[in-house]
Amino acid sequence: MGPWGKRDDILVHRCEPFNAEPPRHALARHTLTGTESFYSRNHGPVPRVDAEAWRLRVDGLVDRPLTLSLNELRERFEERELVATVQCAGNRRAGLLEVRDIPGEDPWGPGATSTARWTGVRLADVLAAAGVRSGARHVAFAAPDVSRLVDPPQPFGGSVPLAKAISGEVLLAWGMNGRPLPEAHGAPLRVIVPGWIGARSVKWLEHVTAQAEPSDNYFQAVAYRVLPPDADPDRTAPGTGISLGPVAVNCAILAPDGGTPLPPGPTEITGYAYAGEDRTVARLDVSLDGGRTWAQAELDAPPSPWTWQHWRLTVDLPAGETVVTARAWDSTGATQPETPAAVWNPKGYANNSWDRIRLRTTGPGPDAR
Ligand SMILES: Nc1nc2c(c(=O)[nH]1)N[C@H]1C(S)=C(S)[C@@H](COP(=O)(O)O)O[C@H]1N2
Ligand SMILES: [Mo]
Repeated sequence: MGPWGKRDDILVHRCEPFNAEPPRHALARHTLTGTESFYSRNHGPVPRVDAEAWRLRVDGLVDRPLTLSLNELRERFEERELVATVQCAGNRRAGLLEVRDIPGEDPWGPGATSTARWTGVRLADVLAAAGVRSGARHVAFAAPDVSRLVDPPQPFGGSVPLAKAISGEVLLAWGMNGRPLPEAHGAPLRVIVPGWIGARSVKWLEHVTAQAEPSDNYFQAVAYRVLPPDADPDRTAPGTGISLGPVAVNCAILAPDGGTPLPPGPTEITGYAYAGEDRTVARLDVSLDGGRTWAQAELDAPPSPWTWQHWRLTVDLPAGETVVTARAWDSTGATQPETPAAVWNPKGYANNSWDRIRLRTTGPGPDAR
């Protein structure tokens, strides 16, 4: 087994903090990602949380501040289940790195996207019990893990607007795929903000605050923001750039993965497509000629409104080398930009450009005599 209970062939970007993603083939054809395959993204060491002593504090602009043990959370609020995809804003950064270097950030492939069944309670129910006061516009989440990748070191946190926080879909989760939440995924309790960048799904949650402004935590106010290409990310003031929230439509080719030559002829191409927030993927196009002509893949219905959708198309793979290109369209008609250069930004977030994979066939190529 790999570190933190992960599969042996998990691709480890860093051991400390632990950052790892499954290989493409591990995600292919699976609507739910097994916990051993689910990517893990951390900014600091996984904190040791004593679940017995742990309490969730809910305060700020509320009428009745709450302090809740895990048992109290379970007893006071109705248990909910939700299948939701979590996608890191750094997903597919490797494509941006081919355009220009991004110092200090890991070269994530398309595996920083995974889908699990989450169990917990609605944040909306907990906030209703606390009685959010008028004047609150955002709900902030704070965690105890401290990132030493930032100078000076910063604890992890973030916030979402009140409207998202009180939508039914945001969960405070203690369960993942029918088991207690593993340590590396935020035990005893984490937020799941479906349809938003993974960074808002704060792990090891200890503190929920209703407030007038977004969180001033480093990972909300400084990181996870799209800066103009020429900005210096180490010298930007808090609040600069575009704060990332809902995820833009994206896709990846998962199999074949280009690793080994294939026989020419009928070949099934398969992958995921994902449109954040309440959008769905409406169409997935595949091209064998770099985007001059496209064929439409068969697209699965999402298992919940908050998940990726898998797709497949059998193509006639010519002998030699072929670049397969995929692009998705969402239910609002938005599609993906053609190149990573078009979306390059200094921290390397939100690469949703067309996915491409180079396939080679076994045997003689078309030029062979
Ligand atoms: N406390 C805390 N929460 C966190 C993080 C973190 O480093 N610390 N990383 C965030 C980021 S950037 C992502 S993409 C998701 C990853 O969740 P996972 O490790 O369960 O896949 O957790 C988010 N929540
Ligand atoms: Mo992330």
